[in-house]
Amino acid sequence: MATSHEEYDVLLIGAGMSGLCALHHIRKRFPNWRIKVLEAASDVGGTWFWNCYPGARFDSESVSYAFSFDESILNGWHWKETFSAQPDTLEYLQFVADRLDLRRDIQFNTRVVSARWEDDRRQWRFTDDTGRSYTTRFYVSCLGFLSNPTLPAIPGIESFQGRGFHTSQWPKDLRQDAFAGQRIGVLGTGATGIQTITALSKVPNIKSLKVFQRTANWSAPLHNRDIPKEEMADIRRKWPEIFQTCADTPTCFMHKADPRKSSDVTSEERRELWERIYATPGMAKWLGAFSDTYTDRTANQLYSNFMAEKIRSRVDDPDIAESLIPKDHGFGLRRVPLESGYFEAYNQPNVHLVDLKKSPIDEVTTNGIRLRDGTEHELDILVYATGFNAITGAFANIDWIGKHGIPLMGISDSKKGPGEEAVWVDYRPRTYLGLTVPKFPNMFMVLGPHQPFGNAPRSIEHAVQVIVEILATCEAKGYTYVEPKEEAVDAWTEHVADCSEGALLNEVDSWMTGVNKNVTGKTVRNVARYAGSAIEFRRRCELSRAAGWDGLNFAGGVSMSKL
Ligand code: NA7
Repeated sequence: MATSHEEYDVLLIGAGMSGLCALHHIRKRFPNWRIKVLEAASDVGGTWFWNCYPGARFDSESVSYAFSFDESILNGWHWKETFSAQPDTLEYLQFVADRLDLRRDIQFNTRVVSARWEDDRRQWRFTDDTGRSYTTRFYVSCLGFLSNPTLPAIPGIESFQGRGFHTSQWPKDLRQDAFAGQRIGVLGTGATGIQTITALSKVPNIKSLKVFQRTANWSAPLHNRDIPKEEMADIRRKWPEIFQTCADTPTCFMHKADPRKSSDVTSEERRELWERIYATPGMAKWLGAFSDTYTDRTANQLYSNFMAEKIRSRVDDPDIAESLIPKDHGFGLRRVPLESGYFEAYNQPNVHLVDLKKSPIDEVTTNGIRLRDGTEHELDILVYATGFNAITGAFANIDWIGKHGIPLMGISDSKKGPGEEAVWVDYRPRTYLGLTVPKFPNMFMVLGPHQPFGNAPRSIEHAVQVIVEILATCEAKGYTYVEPKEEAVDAWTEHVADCSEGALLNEVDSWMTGVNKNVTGKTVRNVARYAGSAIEFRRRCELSRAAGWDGLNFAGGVSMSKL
């Protein structure tokens, strides 16, 4: 076992979009600092490295997802499709890493298992799974918010004799031609399941594709297409305009709600907007609806009825169509996956919907899945599109101990291990600006809980900019210690909860409301993401900066040369 030790000024964990962006900006601002990124994977990419399942692609416009800060990168890359496929996105991130010479400060194949704050030395100590330790003055978390996959809590998973795996751990050797003649099962119909199912349904010669659906999910057409060279040249002239459009919308996507309320217009006018946004590429059908669609039950019901009609018109078998139409939540109250032929897949004779509302799964067997009513579904391949221990869950695989030995994560009814004394009990976050955590000094988070997620790269770039400013304050004033004030944390956590008030989305279980029934401690909803607008989030960060970071306690006194 290795026992070596390394010392840094800043350590990052994660070389996905957050890690690449943070590494570049911190290195640029503090060229003399010792910096390192630790990454579990064998290459850069994060989400886009791991999620290489068939059909994985953006549903935000590729051009709006690009890093905005380097013209040579913007102009040196050709986005091939309006909504980029995973292999191209991964290639883009590799291209960024090469252009900015980032790899020299990234250590791959390194899985961190513990993190300890050492108050006497004002430093973090990280240990990886080989026993190697790393100390650092500052830590920037770039873990991602959908990076900790969860398998379903169903008995017998380990007994399956075919190939069974989570979508984010898709075997690299499993190519499309291996599917011929196979009986495939997909469990889960979230955004990932819908992309996977649609892609698999198009693979020739699959014997059968069975979709195990517990909760039907609303979904609407993506309308992807190629971006020809000439169009890309035109896009390159419009970068400032594109990023300004993103900056002006609440979620940093390129679509804004129609300011009218559903009740202010006639049924013809309603239909006209709905048809228009249904035909518009991307998230328009989620984000471009009438302004009251996700706060007013009647408005939401009307729009859901329209979407249900669309599903009925696309699925041949009326019973299957009814099973595919969500009955327990309205359109847009969970993250809306965008699809390219998902509903039509069920018109194929080799694609079968298994509605788990009619009979739930009893167990996974050696041969496949057995339902409560005794039906056996024999499978060769079983794909778990069962989602993630999201947001705060991204921190769950590292044992975090902050000031005074206080753990980050705790489960309230846990007999063993940390409980109520933890900072985040039952995955409920407490933060200041979503960037800092009480009792966890010198730690910053990119895409952490209580930050706006929306179009992720836009939030990443902003969070990195704010973190760099706080680090610059430390550098300029000789501070060796920064931690959020308890009252600022309380006020921020309350503000985040207030922002969620009135949103129908908060009345529905999903990863966005902190629920994952496969995870102990995640059965009750909590507010883990910033549901105010990204514009308001940026304004509040700026207010804090202008007030000298009034929510943070700084301290100096320990010279780095003495450490
Ligand atoms: P999601 O959206 O969390 O979806 C997970 C799916 O798996 C969902 O349909 C779940 O049904 C289903 N699931 C989970 N556990 C079970 C069990 N035990 N039995 C049956 N079905 C189960 O994850 P995704 O990966 O699709 O998407 C996550 C985000 O990644 C997505 O929003 C994008 O932004 C990228 P349920 O609805 O809980 O009944």
